[in-house]
Amino acid sequence: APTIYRHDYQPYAYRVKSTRLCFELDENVTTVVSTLDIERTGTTPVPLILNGEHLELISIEVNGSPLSENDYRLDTETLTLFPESTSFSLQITNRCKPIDNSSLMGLYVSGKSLFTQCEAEGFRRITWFPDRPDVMSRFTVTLRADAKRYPLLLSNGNLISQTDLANGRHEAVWEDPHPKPCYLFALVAGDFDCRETRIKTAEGREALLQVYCDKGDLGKTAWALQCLERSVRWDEQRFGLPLDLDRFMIVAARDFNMGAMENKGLNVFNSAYVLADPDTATDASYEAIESVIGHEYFHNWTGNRVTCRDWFQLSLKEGLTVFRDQEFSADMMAASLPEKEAVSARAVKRIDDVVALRTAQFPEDAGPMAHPIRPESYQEIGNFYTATVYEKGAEVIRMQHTLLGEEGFQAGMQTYFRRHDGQAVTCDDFVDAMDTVYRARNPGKDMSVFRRWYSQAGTPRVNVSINHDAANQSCSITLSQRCEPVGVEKRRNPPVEKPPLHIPFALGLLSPEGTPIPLQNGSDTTDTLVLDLTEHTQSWTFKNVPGRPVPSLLRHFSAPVIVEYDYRNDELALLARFDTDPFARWEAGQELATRYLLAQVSENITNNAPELALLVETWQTLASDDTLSAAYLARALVLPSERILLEKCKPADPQAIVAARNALRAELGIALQDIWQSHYQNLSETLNKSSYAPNPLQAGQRALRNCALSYLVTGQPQKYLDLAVKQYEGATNMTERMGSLSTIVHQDSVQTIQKALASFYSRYENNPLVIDRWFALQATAASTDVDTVRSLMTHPAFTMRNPNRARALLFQFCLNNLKGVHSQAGYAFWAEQVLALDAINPEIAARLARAFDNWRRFAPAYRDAIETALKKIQAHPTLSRNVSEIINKALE
Ligand code: DPP
Ligand code: ZN
Repeated sequence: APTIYRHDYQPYAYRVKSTRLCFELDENVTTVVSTLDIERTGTTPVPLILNGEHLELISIEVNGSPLSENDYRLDTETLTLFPESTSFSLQITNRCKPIDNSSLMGLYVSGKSLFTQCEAEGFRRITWFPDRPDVMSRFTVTLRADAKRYPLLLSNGNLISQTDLANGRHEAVWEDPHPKPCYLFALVAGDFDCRETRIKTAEGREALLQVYCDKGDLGKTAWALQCLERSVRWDEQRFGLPLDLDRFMIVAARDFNMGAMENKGLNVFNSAYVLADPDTATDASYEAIESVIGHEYFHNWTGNRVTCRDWFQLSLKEGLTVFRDQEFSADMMAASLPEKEAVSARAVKRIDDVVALRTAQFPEDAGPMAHPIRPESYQEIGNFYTATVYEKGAEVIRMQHTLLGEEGFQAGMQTYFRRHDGQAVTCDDFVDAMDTVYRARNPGKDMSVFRRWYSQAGTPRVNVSINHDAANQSCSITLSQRCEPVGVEKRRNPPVEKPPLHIPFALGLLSPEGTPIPLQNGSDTTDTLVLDLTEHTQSWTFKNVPGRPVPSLLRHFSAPVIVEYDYRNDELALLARFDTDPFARWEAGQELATRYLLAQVSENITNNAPELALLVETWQTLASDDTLSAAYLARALVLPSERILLEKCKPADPQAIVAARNALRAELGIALQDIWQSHYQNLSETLNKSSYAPNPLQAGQRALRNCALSYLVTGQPQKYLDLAVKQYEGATNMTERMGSLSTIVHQDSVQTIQKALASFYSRYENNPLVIDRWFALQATAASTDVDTVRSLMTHPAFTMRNPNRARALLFQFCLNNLKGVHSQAGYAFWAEQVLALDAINPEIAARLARAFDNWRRFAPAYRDAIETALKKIQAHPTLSRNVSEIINKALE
């Protein structure tokens, strides 16, 4: 497949002033008539190149006259015309086959309904069109379909008319007043239930908010609609951005490749991010729904009103919108809590986001797919909807927020919209807007060094050294940054030069007794100072530091970097007890546990491993600290995940990691038995007093209670398994039920496991989202191996064609069951499933294909076996462009 380079960007030679689409919808064969009002931008004639794939051409007319085959060129992926005049009307009639479309890109069937997915390049599977985000057009859409099978016909914008037609068909006409690129086009046809509310926006506009779902699911849409209304209010209040539509619709689809899609005025969602009630959704799902609904809604401005010039700029909308949804969730959490809890609520959200970054993005940034948040090249853009573009992209926006402050950042956003509303722009345009504000407020400084975050891949490391001068009571801190070559850079000769980045580094100092040392900041003092590291090495000196301080580094994770500092173990324990920054406090405990665990993995014997006693003591102190919220404790007391540990283990030895982590969990389960028990009791009593609500206070309590249960059962299964069974049987909501069930399936009493799984299945047989949980739980269970998964694949409820189901079983096993998958049989199974999925849905297959990206880091026995599996995939004669890009890069 050809490689596409960012530097090759050329503006399109034509404008598409208006687009009229008329659909004769039918799941077998749909006919599309597309009428485009086209105008050339330059003075000399140039070919008009349109994208189209898997389409059947019926006819082409220019200004009402049919073209003959000599007048155009039709290739597998393009249609080329040779117009002489500067403006003309082009009408194309074509057909497509929704029922045969298993890729879920373009127009496809899910259940009995029809849906579209056009981002990034799905519109070309509907009709020939300049399928690129910088071609923006005004859309009018006519939908015709059988009135019984498809009583609801939805598209973007406003409903202009509805008419009954002959032969039991009917028609709806929609007009979107906002010009948009075709990736934001959507249509939905089917029979749905709808929950709606009318609101008045801050500007005084009346708007209709609607959530559509399959018949029978209406009772599970209340939360989604509330989240949508809260999103509208939050964007008005915090960003001053109003809803610009009369009508905003969300439709839940069972078959969906991604989480959701921000089509203008007609968001299509994976049903997993819409449907919730206490009996079927966990607290984590409620939270995820809030964040995805926020995310897609916020795209209405950051993505839709201002969109991307080309797909290399994807982080322009995704990084920014993830930052916005993270802030939305943090604000919602803090707002709903009493003050003591609210303080740590933002830290809890931050911890969760950083864990996600370290789980998915750090490995990506160190592996064969490493790319800057604004990639330089790609073969298949579908492969670049990555943790780097999204999550690291959000960190890069967050750093700009840190550099400018809330008020400065909002001023930058206003500048951005004033300059670019209605345009398709670049990441540089965004930073220019921020830089304008930054320069005005920081004379002599600018963001030129900061911009390198957009072009540099790899996770930078910041090394810290401290020099304390007892005589002068002063302390100097030296920060040095470096960024190793990653991905393709490793093979460059001469080696790539990586210039320093602008890293906002938040720092505090604690006395040897654990009290905060005030730091001079201008004429004030502060507990936390943000240092501007812009060179390879810089030093800062602090006065009035009597004893050698314990530094609290990278507070609130102020930059997406790895910190290197040679803490003593007792210093980490001190920070875990006393640090006033809740993020850094959590980090210190995690670091202590990481050191202990890595030292257990034979080849990682280090000389800085803490004694088990110190770890137990630290966990004891944390667990009994009643100033900490339950939600925070649930994060602080959980050990670093297997995947995060694997990332730090050299060479990576998955089986040893799993064993070490389980052993420590059992130790802590026994050593802290009394504390776990008392948490369990107290939380049970507290929770029993009120009925279920998906709020952060209760969610934190349930999380800690499940955490305590899991430690108790892991430590002494014989003694505590009954408690888990009791919680399972008496559960009044899915969070309790799943918490106990996952504890049950991770121990080894086969009978108890089988009984619980069977009861769960029969209870939820008819709820696909819950059956996904049932598969996922078994996929990750300690006793599950390849044979177990193969037998689950023969279960009547299993299908590869539904992405949620494939993710629940195959992805969960390959990505999150290190014990089960890391064997020759596991890798062979993985290769087989990548190929099987690729024949159905390349986008999904390519995600699974990335499971062992970092295979070169593994101990030799694992490494050779993974290489064999990769080569087996590579040798397959018909690989999609998606999978072949991933596998070729992994093997390069
Ligand atoms: N729908 C995906 C998202 O919102 C792609 N834009 O991130
Ligand atoms: Zn997005």
